[in-house]
Amino acid sequence: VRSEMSYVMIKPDGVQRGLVGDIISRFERKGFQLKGLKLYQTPQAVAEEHYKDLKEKPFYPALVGYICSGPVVCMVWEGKGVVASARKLIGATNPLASEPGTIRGDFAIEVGRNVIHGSDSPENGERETAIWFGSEGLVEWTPTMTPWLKE
Ligand code: YYY
Ligand code: MG
Repeated sequence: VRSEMSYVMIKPDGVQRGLVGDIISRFERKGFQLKGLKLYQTPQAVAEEHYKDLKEKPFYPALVGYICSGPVVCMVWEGKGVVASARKLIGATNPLASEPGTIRGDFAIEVGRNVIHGSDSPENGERETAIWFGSEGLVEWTPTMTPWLKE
C-alpha cells in the first residue's frame, strides 16, 4: 500500500548556493521517507512538462530557463500528509512572504529564485514523480525507525 507522495526539487540556485544538505535534512528530521533522489541536469522539455499549467504566464519562459540553468536535486518524499506538510516546510511562493523557519523564509528573497519546489496536491505528486522518475522508478525500502514515528 503506497501512501501519499510529494515531488520535491531543490532548484539550481539551491544547489549552487550549497543548501542541499540543509534542505534534505529538514525532510529527514520531520520523519518522511525518501523514495527517490538524484542530481539532474534538466532538459527543457522536462521543465516545460513539469510547469505546463503555467504556460500562459508571463514568467514562464524565465522560469523554464531558470530550472534548466544548472543541476537540480530531484526527490520523492512519502508519508501521511506529506504534500501539505512539505508545502509548510517550504513556505509561501514569494519568499518575502514566507515565514522564518521555512526553507524559502530562511534562504530566499525573490520569487524567481525561491530555491525549492513541492507538489501542490497528491495528484500532482503522482504526476510530477512520473515526469522526473518515470523511467528509473523509486526505491522500495523499509525504514527501521518506523515504530518511533508511527503509532
Ligand atoms: O507552487 P509554488 O512553487 O509555490 O508556486 P507556483 O504558483 O506553482 O509557481 C511555480 C513557480 O513559478 C514559483 O515557484 C516561482 C515561479 N513564479 C514566478 O517566477 N513569478 C510569479 N509571479 C509566480 C511564480
Ligand atoms: Mg506550484
